[in-house]
Amino acid sequence: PQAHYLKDYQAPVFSVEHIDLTFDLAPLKTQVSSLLTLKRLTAENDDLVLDGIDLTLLSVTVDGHAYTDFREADEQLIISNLPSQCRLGIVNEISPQTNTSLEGLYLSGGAYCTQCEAQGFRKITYYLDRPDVLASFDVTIIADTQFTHLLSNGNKLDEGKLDNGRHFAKWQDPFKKPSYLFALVAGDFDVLEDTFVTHSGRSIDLALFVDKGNLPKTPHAMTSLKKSMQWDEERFNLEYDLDIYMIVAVDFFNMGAMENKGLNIFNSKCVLANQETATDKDYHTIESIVGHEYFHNWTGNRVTCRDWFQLSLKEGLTVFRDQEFSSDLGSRALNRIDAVKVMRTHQFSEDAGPMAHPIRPEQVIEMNNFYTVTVYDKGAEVIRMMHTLLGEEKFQQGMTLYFERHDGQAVTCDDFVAAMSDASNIDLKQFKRWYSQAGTPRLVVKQDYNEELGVFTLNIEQLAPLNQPNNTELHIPFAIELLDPQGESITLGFQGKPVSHVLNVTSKQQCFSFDGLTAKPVAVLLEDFSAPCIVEKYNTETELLHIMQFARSDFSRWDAQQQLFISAVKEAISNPADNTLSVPIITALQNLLGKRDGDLALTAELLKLPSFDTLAAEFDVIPVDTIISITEQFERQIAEHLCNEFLDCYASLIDDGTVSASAVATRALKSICLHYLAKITDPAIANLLNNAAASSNMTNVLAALSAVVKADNPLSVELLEQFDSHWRHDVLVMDKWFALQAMQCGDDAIDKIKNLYEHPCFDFSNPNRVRALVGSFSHFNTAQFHRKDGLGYQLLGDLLIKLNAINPQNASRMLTPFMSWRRYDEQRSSAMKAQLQRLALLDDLSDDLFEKVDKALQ
Ligand code: BAL
Ligand code: ZN
Repeated sequence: PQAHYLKDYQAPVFSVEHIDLTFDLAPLKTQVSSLLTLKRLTAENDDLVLDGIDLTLLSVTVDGHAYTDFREADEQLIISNLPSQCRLGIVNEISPQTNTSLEGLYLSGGAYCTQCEAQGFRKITYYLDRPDVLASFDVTIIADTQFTHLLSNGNKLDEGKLDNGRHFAKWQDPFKKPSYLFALVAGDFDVLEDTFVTHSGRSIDLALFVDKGNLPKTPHAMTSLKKSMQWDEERFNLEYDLDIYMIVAVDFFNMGAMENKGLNIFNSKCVLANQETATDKDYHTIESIVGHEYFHNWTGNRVTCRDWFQLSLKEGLTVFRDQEFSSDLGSRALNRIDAVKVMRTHQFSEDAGPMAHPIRPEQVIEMNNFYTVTVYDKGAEVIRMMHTLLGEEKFQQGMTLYFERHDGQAVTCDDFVAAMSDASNIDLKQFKRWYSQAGTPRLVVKQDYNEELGVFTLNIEQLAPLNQPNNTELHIPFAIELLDPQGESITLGFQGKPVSHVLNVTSKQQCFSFDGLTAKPVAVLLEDFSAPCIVEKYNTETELLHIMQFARSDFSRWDAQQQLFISAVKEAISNPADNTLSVPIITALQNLLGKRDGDLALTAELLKLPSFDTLAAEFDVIPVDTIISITEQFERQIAEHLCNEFLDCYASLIDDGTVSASAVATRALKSICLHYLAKITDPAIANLLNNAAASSNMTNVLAALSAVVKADNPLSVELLEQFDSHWRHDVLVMDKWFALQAMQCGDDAIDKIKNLYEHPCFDFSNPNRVRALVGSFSHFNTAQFHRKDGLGYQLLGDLLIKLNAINPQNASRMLTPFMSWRRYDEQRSSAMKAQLQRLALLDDLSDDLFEKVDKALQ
């Protein structure tokens, strides 16, 4: 496998002005005819090198005449001596039915669909499959009439009957686009239709296509789409451009969804929901992904990427936009907490591991491996930092300038930053290093209070990440709050001048002083996680409790709570004789449970212990067994001490069964009560759990089941059986059951999971099923996945070997837990390494796995 480098970028030799595509659909032999209007961009007589994978070439013509001056090379078609302008015709065959990679054109549960990002179009026909070649597309689809809906991008121009039980549809997309945004769908669907009137008064047709019978599960996605369209007009002044917007839900999909122009294709789990089948979290995810794909219409489609190294140009920005959408519509604090959890666990660990890469990678073997938390989520944090530095108004001026300059173009991250800098007059030269430096910067913060002068000083030292020692200093917006002993926020100033609460950290070492103080303040550092950094600081338990109670930022209150528990776990590890939570911590939790006003969803978060991954991030060598046993002890201690409070709280909360924010928050708090209560054997509690499991609301059902499974409560066997017999007809709901089954305890856990491979709903070729069962196992069943006998690792290794042949992209995502093998004790790390070595020896190892296995073993 060959690496590709950002530094080697070269502009294309030809432009494709227009493409006429005709698909004659059949499962094993689909004929694809393309007619490209080409224009040479270079003076020399360079060959035209087209990309193509797994294609059977039938013919090549130039300006209507047979052409023979070409050769087929490895995944390429090289055509020589073309005139400077011509019409190049190519006819080839593909086999959608045998395409299990879910890239290119494939069959998903009886419907044809496509996935072309990043490089799937080359599995459809020979083409300049790169994002900087923008063409207008005319598409004709021919299929059996049983495929009632024939869809592609843009507007439908024509449709009609043909002979032999076939029919056709013609589509035209007036917006030039790169091949990765092409889409085709042919299937028999139910359709939910609606309209949206834009702020300029245009009426847009909206259509949501789902498998027959699923219409009752579509209203939430449609409402989410309309909210997204409205929000993008209000906050970003961006209006939809085509006259129709379509979303199709399919069951076999590698990602969450895809933003193809005017024809989004979604993983059905990111569309379908009703109160009986989907949790509140699912509702939230659907809203945010529908928003994300819609927002791509401007940030991704109208302005796209010059090359795939620039992926964060569209993804970081669009994640930022979807986060803001969710925050404007729902709880900003909860959304921030969720985003930061992803950063501190998955992203920091990627940044510290063998696949560490900057948000704009410089070297890639398989592009699919770079749809990462770094490019997406850290990318969004980088946009967020610019937003913090510029403020909303100037940020929006930057967006406006970006679209003025680049609408209809394929551009780079530099172009985006230039627009932001030019519109705001803020120098972002040093800031741009965030795009080229991998790793998580560390900030060591020391505090000093001069009682005599009433001056408080923060001394901030910026350290390069341990695995990136050559990194240079970044421009870090470091937000703070100072609290006085009564919990009031102190107005920041020094020597008579106000000081912004966002400190510009730009050097290796800097001091920031604040005067006019009458007592030592408590400093809230990196408020709202204003930069994706690790802050090394020391706070006493009293200070953390003070922050938890008084910080103006709800996020920072939660952050202090996490710190409290992290410190308690570390303390218990270093002093095993005393592994109990302190009285003040238990009292703080008790107060939270007693105070049932404010944001109950935040209260629920404040009652949760940090996840295993959060705790693991605190250690160079992860003490698996101690983290598990100490958190278990802490949870039991909380459950036992506060049992009555949990019972009271649970009883007092009225869930009106709606999807309103307050009902969602109520269920979140009730769920956490059940989580703790399930640890206590008591007939009244068993009754509560049984009742919740019998609820008609999936959030409540899952809260009960998850609580009993995690507590290894005897009720779990019966409740899981009931769930299976109730929901076997609905595979998406069964994914929740597979995920619960993945949490099995006991020595026979591995065998039980293997037995589930035989379950009628399980299917290795469906990424949702595989992730639900084995993904949940390897990510969340820490005790069993990290068993010392290595059987957990072997289970994942066996699966990866199987997936390597079926769906390399999914295999590569599932490999992630092995990437941090060096962070475990000797026995575990060598067992994980052995699995990686097993994979490395595969004859048919895919590029996707090769790249990660190779990096992991280096
Ligand atoms: N572009 C791939 C799916 C997404 O990020 O929206
Ligand atoms: Zn995206």
